[in-house]
Amino acid sequence: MKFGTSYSYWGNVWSCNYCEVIEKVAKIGFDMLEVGADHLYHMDDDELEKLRKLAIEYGVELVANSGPAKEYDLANKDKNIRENGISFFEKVMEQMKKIDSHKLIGAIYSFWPSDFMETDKVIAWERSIDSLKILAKKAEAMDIHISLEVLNRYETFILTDCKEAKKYCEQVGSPNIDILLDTFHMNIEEDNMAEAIRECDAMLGHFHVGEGNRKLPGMNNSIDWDAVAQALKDIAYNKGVVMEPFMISGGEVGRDIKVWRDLSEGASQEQLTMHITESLRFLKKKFL
Ligand SMILES: [Mn+2]
Repeated sequence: MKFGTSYSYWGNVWSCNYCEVIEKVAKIGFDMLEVGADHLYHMDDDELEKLRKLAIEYGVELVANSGPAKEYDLANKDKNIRENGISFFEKVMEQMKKIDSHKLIGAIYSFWPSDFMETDKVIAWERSIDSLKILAKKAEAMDIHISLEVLNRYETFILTDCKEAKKYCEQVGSPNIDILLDTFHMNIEEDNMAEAIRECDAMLGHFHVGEGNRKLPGMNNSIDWDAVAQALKDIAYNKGVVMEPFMISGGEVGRDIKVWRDLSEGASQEQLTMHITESLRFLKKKFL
């Protein structure tokens, strides 16, 4: 297993000084960092090359995370928007190649967060799957794996549990498309988290971890981490386990993630680093 975190943990804006964060996460002991696909999209070749070198220097694998904007919605009824989305992700994958990243994750199949203006699921699935088939061909040619994130009813209507994610992936039918499960979303939607992991089996391509209120794993044990650990062992899971903690209110992150109070209890940057270090120790003890 590779342990990672999302880049945004120490702040409340969707931007990042990756040079600083890569060094920080490597020193804590992480071997994976999720970066913003949208950031990669806008970086020039010099910036990408700098990022690639830093990742090698610190031994950190980079994963591109996307919560696509509505203008890139691959399930949209407007063909131009779907084509815009395909172009966006094609460029993202080309940028990923430049930093030697082989993993694209998130709600690639539509946009995030959904505004639920159009919720005809049968038609949205058809359009989304057709778009994903096109992206999958590109991903296969570029040796990139796409893990589709199963969200919850408040954030999408496309993929909200493991069963429908499996069905969706089977319909796309590409070896480079699989599933991302996240304990925060699973806690809302799945009957049984451990069973969902076992049901995903080899189709589980990436795993997000966080408590039920998106605190760091181990902070309140609202998730049955022993059962989750056992399920991951049962399927011999050996890919990414990435924390996605959101504890700071305010800013774009607080608004988009709906963090309406300070879950960090006023933690300083040093205290935040201490908490995530403890959480990594906790996860490794449970999962390895
Ligand atoms: Mn997630």
